Amino acid sequence: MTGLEAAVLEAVVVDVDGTLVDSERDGHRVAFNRAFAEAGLEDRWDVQTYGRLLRTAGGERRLAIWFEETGRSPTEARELSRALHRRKTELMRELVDAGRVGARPGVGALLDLVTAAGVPVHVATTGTRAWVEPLLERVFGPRFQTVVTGTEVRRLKPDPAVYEEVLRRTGVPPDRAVAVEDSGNGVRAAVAAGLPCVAVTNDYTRDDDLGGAALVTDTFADPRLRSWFAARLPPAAGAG
Ligand code: XBP
Ligand code: MG
Repeated sequence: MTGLEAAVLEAVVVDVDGTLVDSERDGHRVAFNRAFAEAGLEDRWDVQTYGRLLRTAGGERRLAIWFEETGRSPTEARELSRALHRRKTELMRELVDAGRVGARPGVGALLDLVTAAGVPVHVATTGTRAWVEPLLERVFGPRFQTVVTGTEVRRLKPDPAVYEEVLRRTGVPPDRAVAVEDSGNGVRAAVAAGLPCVAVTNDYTRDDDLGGAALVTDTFADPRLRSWFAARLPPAAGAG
């Protein structure tokens, strides 16, 4: 057994987009496209194009790269991306309020296992607080202790800043926590902050480089995932 396996978990830190919720294809992508249309732009992101653009974390940066790629000047790209992202955030909030973004199948059962063991669950996301908070409340209720979003950190994943901020606020040493992520950027961010990381991939992230992950699966229903956690949760609950 490595030290990691022997350690009893004191915190689980979960990503939002692609991990807790299926939010990218039918959530963010739709909101971006509505923002383009409202602004009178002809830009549209189809499912495949959006998958390529997802390599860039952060909606505003993703827009800026797109506008540069499509021939706008750096100044125009910066101004357009700022304005469009502000509106996209409002549109995403509307999709959340309409119940259009739901939990990934099986994630609730994993959160229940962790919570029943008395281990707090925290959130580390690149997403913007204005839609993240209502989403978490609507889909999961008040079950997360510390929520750090892209609004509070200067550098986005794969930079470790958002994970480091969760560790700083909770005081939990990184080797007593585990991250749950879906993407290469997310795994790199968690590992760079010193957290072991399990990856539960989806259609957009299946082919990402997830070499840093302690366990990789494509579904929360995978019994190996439950066993992985049960082996590291505090003994009484882990045995149950
Ligand atoms: C999520 C992101 C975010 C969302 C869009 O990455 O990169 O940019 O795609 O949300 P992760 P915003 O799951 O690794 O945290 O438009 O609010 O940025
Ligand atoms: Mg993610």
